[in-house]
Amino acid sequence: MMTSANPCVGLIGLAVMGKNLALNIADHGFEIAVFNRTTAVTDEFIAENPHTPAKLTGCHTLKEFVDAIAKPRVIIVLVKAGPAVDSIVEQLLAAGLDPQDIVVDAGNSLWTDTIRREKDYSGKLKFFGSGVSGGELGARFGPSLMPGGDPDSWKHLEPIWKAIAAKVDARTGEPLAGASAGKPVTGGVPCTAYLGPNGAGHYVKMVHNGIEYVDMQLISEAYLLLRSLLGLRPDEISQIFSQWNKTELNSYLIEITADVLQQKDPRNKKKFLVDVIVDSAGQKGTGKWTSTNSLDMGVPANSIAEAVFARCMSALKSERVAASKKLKGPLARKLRAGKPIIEAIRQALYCSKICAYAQGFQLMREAQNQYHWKLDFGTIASIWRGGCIIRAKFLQKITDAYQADPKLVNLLLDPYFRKQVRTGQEDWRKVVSLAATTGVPAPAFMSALAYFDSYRSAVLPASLIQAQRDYFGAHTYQRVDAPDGQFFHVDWPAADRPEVKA
Ligand code: NBP
Repeated sequence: MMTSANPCVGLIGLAVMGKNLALNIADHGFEIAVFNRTTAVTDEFIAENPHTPAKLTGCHTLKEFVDAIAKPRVIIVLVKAGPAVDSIVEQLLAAGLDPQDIVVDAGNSLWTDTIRREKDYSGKLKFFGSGVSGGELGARFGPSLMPGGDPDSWKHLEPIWKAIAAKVDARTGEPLAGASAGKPVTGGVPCTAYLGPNGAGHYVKMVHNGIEYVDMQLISEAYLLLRSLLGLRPDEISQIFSQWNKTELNSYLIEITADVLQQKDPRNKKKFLVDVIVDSAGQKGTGKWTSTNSLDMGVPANSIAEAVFARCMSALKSERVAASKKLKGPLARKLRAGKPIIEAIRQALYCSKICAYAQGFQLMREAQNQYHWKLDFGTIASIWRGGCIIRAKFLQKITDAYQADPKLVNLLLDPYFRKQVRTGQEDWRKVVSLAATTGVPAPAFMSALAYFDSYRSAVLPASLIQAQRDYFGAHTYQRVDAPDGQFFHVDWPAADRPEVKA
């Protein structure tokens, strides 16, 4: 029998994210019913958390779970992305969900799946998608939440999402101590906002992850350059990252990198942990989705793709070890670890990072045309200021840029970012040259610089590509001195053949 005291919200999936999000929700006074496929996990969770500010109700069956929640039900699903989501929704329908009930898929689902699911379940329930970023601590004490779906459903979800999201200072935009201090935050501006219909939230979360891949790759390349070129130890590099964290580079990823690099191997205190971890990075797919989507839409997001390929290359460990014995590069050359070269690497990192974000926002700009969304880029940057993995001081600058000009064509054209790249450009080029001449791999630094140079080039060698295509495949070309849309062809190979209008 349902009473007014029934929980207003339910959550399915009590792994890392679900457990922590459920506790976060309860901390903010929302009674919550929880369910996990393996019931022992539910029992353990309830037993471990007997005194939450609002009651947790553990359910063993989905029927019990559905009956326990007040209508219209808001049910958050945090299970492994993919078929498990469809399976859960089908089971929820069988357990008696109403058409007014809202199912929020808060996992890392592919945005096209969210679009499909919203259509498939229309009339049976309201399917809503929301990206969640911040990992375990974020879920527990304040994640960045990227909701997308039916606006009426958002009205029901909004109070919960705004309560549990990370918060930033209204004046400075800086994260309020929460996730990092291990306690819930009240007050401040919540890092969540309605982003648009159907798959908009999951799309924005995917791009967030794509940017996260480059951010991590760029930081790792800076580390390798400091290590290989300057011969610095991990703890010395940790200090440099701590210093950098006080500059424009201030971010969660720089902060944790400084921590990681001073960690000793728990088995042998004479070694650094980073030196005993196998240099082969894993991936779960969101970087690949972002890159595939950039290719599908024809948007150059080369640094994001480069970061994914860098992980693929890292995974070829045994091949690389064998190749290292046969493929020789320049002789190792150590430079003096003075301030100028360290500052040059910092500038290269910052300029490359700006290009990576420019690419991510270009992707979202194109996607909104394709999917008929109206994404507010200033708002997107603002909800990434706290709670998520890419949270960083400079996101405020991105918000400022889009607030000043909502139609900004590319982040690189904003006056602030233009100035930053102008200031750092010489150092950026110096570092990329050094990487090339000394043979230190820095693919993301290089690709970001190539993006910048290509984007700022009024003329590219694509004219030659068009001529080649016309030569072997009669693919035609346009002329610089003819109206756009007129196509021409030469009957190659004779150099003096006349041109014909195609
Ligand atoms: P996982 O992605 O590892 O999934 C484990 C959960 O899914 C368990 O509760 C498991 O139940 C349940 N599950 C599976 Br697997 N198949 C199921 C099925 N067919 N029916 C019902 N339940 C099923 O958990 P997670 O790491 O907490 O992540 C949850 C979601 O959040 C994922 O989409 C993930 O990509 C996303 N995400 C994760 C993070 C992170 O840092 N981990 C960050 C941001 C987003 P069981 O206990 O019975 O096996």
